[in-house]
Amino acid sequence: MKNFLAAIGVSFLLTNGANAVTFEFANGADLLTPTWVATNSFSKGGISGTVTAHAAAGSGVVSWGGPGIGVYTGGPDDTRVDGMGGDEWLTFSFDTAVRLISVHMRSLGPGDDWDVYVDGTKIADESTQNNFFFGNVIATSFTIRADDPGADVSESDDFFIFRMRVAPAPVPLPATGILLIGGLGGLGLLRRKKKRA
Ligand SMILES: [Ca+2]
Ligand SMILES: [Ca+2]
Ligand SMILES: [Ca+2]
Repeated sequence: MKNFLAAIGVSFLLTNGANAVTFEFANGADLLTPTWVATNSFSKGGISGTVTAHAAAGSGVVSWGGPGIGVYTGGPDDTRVDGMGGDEWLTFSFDTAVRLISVHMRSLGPGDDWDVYVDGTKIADESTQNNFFFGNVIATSFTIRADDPGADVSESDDFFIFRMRVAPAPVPLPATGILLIGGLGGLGLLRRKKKRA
């Protein structure tokens, strides 16, 4: 019975206690490759994955500095994620499904906003919410995109991403319940076998 109670405790931990992990990107803090590369990676608190730079105008690298990470396509390009000369975006992909909590942008000015995609589907257009909260959706990737230079170039999107918060995806309750029931049945079988022996 003690084991059974312990099992219940563990299942509650798995379903409710999955701790959020905060990734910090100022100066590339939580990036594993210490240079500007097209795809960088991260691993912390049991959550790992990659962040990849994209640019409509061609290829880019994940740039980083004091404020956070951006996209750099070379030459005079701003090192932030920006919409000048074509959209730029950063895609975060996780090795296993996670609960998306929030992402925080920096170096904001007039007209700065972002399009947000979760697993390839756009969930927000021209959002200025910062932190941007994902609503605890379970997913394996998200994208933050800059666009729309508009008539006034000084008001084009340009920002760094400097923090994200995610958590391990919760274990579905039905599956946990089946495991518990299976465990109980197993205990019963063991007892019966012992009695026969
Ligand atoms: Ca840029
Ligand atoms: Ca847009
Ligand atoms: Ca925009």
